[in-house]
Amino acid sequence: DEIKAKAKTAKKADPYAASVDPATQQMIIKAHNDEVETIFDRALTLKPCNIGEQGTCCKNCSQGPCRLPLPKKGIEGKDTRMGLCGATPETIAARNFIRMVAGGAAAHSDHGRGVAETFLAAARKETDDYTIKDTEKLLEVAKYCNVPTSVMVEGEDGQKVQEDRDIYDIATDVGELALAQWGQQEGEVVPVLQAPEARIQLWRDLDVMPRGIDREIVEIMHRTHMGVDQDYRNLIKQGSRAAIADGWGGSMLATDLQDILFGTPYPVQGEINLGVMKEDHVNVIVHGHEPLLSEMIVVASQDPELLKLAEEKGAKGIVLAGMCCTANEILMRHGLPIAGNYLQQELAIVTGAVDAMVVDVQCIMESVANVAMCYHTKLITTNPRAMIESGETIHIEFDEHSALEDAKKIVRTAIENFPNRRAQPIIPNEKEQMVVGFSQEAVKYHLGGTFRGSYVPLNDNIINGRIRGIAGVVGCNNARTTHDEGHLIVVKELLKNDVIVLTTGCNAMACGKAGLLTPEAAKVYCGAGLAEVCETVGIPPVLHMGSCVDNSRILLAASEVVKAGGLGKDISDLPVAGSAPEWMSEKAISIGHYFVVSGVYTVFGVGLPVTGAPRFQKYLFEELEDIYGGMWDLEVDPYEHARKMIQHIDKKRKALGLDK
Ligand code: CUV
Repeated sequence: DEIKAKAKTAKKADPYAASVDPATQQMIIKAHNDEVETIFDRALTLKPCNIGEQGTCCKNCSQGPCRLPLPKKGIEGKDTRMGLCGATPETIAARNFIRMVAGGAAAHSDHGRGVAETFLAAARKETDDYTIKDTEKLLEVAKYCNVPTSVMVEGEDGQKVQEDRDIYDIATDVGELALAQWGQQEGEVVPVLQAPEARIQLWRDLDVMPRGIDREIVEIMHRTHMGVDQDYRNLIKQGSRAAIADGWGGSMLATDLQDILFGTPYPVQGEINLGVMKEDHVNVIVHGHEPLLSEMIVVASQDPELLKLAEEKGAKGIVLAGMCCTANEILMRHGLPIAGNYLQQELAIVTGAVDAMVVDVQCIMESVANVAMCYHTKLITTNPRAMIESGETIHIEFDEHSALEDAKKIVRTAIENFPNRRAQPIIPNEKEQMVVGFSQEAVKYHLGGTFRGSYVPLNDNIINGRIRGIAGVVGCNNARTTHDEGHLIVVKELLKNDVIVLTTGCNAMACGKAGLLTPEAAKVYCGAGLAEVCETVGIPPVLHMGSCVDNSRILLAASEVVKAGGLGKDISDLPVAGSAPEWMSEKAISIGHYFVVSGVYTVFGVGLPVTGAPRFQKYLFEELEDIYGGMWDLEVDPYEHARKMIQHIDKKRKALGLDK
């Protein structure tokens, strides 16, 4: 009641300024009618701090916070701003920046660690609920992990013969090696060695090869402690190590091991938007990130006993739909529907049709607990790392050793809640069809041609100019900018200019809702060259590669394009660019930074907390190019954002001698 009372008097967001998605607009209006406050309303009254926004607020010790905004008149002469300890704006902004890298890398990598632990339990047959599903991928991963897949044994005639090792023995070795990457103290994180040779050499020369995943994250926390590293270049160097350890380490291992446990994605059809929910069904939303949980919920939701229980409670069946990156995981592998992206999480509950929202880790707003209380929805946390104090949240812990049992308990809770709906739900009609599931293996298959099994025809199409270049457009939604608008403008501008788009995360979902993830979109949105390629192969012009940890798939695709030949020696030679038009999470900064140090020009929208430290900003936006061949940029206007990416792609084409 107190929450509703507050909502009554609070400022209300204009639904049409808040989002370009009709389902979202409709539910914002319903929330207002129901007197339920959402993030869109709060964004009107709670404005960001101007100094933090510039990156120049230091609260790393208790003598501050020291706040160093840019002077109104700009800087005349030498910049003499400093914190109590003498820290310059550059030091402060760089420390803050790499702490975001640490946060993001930790989130991705801790997810990866959990996968590695479950993987090892499956390999050692300590759990019945998870098995080794994709043996082909296992053998590939074994190869880069240097785990032997066969052994020499003595044959009957006394001759030595080669014999295949047992799949579970191989998996155990792979799992042990994988898990060891987190605690490794010296040497090089193994999956990094899949980068192009020139890139590996560059990283060795620059001394940024990550030694161990956890070590690099911890070292960021040490260096950014009061009075340690006070040179923005040296700080960024450690940020680079940790970001590489994320993209080419923790995230990559998460993706690879998940593929082995649950299957490597190949193209499947799916549906997206709030309209995937059904009024007469039990609706369960899985929200968060880790497929360890959602995969088991998938199994539980198909359990005959539970389906019978649903029927007994008066429901026609169970709809399981995803939200945020968990949604991408179950969509890519099972074709299960997606209810929406990050900014739609409260609104799913506002429909009044969600019987349970099950969450694990990352991108879960605490406010879903308050919104859930305004309806009948049960909010269920499942991970010991992520509990919610607000509202009436219940915790059903999910343990990999009793995974299916736990998942059934969660689904049963949802079913039992079905009769408790308070009012007639209102579910928007909007839902779109899409074709998704483009792992780098699937991209290779479709764009590379079956026989050669490499990226050669894709490279040929880039060389002949039908495809001008490749863009990775990824990342979140952000309540400081119109929901999905930046995503869609940037992607459409790229397509129009024959740039093929690889997508993950909430960008992928924005594209899905707008119909861009269909083969038919090629004709409507692409330039003639790109349309021709897509129509010939029968693929959408925007290829959905998965969740945020699956950005590692984009890295590997780039690496394989280099190795296929004809387009230079390194990722930084390729006509490619990266973008996160509506980013908000620390993970996005880690992703952005590993794209940059992998040699990719990467543009962010909304804002970057670097503008209060001009020398540091120049270092990120300009000087990094000389070091890594990739650099950061910030562009709030989505048209200009896309134009800058295309300009960079053209610069690379020219350098390769493709366009005279
Ligand atoms: Ni992991 S990190 S809002 S769900 S993409 Fe979506 Fe993607 Fe950002 Fe979160």
